[in-house]
Amino acid sequence: MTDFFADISPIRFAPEAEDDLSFRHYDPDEVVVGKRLEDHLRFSVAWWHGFAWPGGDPFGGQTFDRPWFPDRAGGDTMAAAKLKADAAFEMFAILGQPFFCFHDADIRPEGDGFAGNTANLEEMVDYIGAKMEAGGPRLLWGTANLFSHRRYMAGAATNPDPDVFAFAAATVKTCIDATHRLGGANYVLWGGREGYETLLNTDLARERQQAGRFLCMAVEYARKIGFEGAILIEPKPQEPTKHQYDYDVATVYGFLKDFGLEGEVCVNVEQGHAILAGHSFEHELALAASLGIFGSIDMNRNDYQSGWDTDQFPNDVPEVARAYYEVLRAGGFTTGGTNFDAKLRRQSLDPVDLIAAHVGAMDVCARGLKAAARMLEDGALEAARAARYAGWDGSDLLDLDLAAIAERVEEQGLNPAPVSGRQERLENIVNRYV
Ligand code: XUL
Ligand code: CO
Repeated sequence: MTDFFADISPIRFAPEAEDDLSFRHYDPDEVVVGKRLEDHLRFSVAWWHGFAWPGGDPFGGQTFDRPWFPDRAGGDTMAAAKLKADAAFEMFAILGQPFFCFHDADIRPEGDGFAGNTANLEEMVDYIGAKMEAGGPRLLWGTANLFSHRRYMAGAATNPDPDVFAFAAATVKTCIDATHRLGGANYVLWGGREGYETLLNTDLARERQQAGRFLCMAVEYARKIGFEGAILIEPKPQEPTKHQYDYDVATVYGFLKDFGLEGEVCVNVEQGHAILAGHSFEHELALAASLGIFGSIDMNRNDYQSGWDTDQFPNDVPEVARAYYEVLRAGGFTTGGTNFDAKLRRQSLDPVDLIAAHVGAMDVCARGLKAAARMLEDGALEAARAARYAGWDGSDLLDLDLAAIAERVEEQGLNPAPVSGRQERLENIVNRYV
């Protein structure tokens, strides 16, 4: 037991509570459109923001004071990693969320090269596995951090140096192994540095081929060892690089098609990344669902003024409701879930800030999902959508050619009258629920 979260009791659903450490909207057992809220939302805590991130920004370093950080932990990095894991599982017990996610570098100390990293990862997987067996949450997904270490400064799979490609591929193997051992429901690849800073030194075509082959290797290996979870790409247009190859859902779909992976790999869609790409979260979700590649979500929000990927906890119920509306229209999560890829602001120093941030985010998501479920059950929006396209019911138009269509237009004297798109009326309907 650490004393990091001392005095904080497990969070309960208590809608009338006066304090800020109770759920007001998230009752895991509440049944919404035929499923418990916990099973709809499938909340997950991200290890990196909660326990590894020091609170830095481009103008200043560490602000957080955590006993497992190097300045307090001393030289025993493995003991520090275990202390960090102890605190993480103590927070999980307080929140009671069903899942968590990690990168290898979040849970293990940096070792001496590949062998050292692997040994450290395996030791930490044993340590965490024991905690999971003792009743901790399950693993939503694991992933490899192929962007923080300086060896990856020019990319991992897309690096001009084949030795870096090899180091990254070997590392992904160990991370798939770790995810499989811990029973992960998904494996995620986010290409943080799979892009470029300047085209002047970049062979774009070659790098794209490298990325395609790398992904094929990951899929082949995962299936070979019997990993049955979904394999997900997380699109992002830029940051840290100027341009990233997995720009958005549409780009990833084209990439998957190109390498014959569209039946194998789906997407993990992140709110903040959608905004950076010039889309909305709901656009990316609707598109992924329509292409048959919807997998999971990273829930957070960006500051709309700064233009950065600020990874804040979600707090805008209408925005979240519109996103879950698309998730529900897609049939809900199967292997995926709601991973809070969100970090505290760097002045939020106290351990209780970390708990309160998750409690608030879980409540916002519960409100959003319940609103989305009512919107769907009520059916007004879907009825309006169906009515808008009703003219196509039974139409053979798409089977004809231009000449036949021209003949028909002439024969029937077609002269279509414009109809209202009713946008404001539909927006008013949404506002009845949020
Ligand atoms: C970065 C980001 C990552 C991925 C996992 O913007 O979203 O944390 O979710 O590598
Ligand atoms: Co993310």
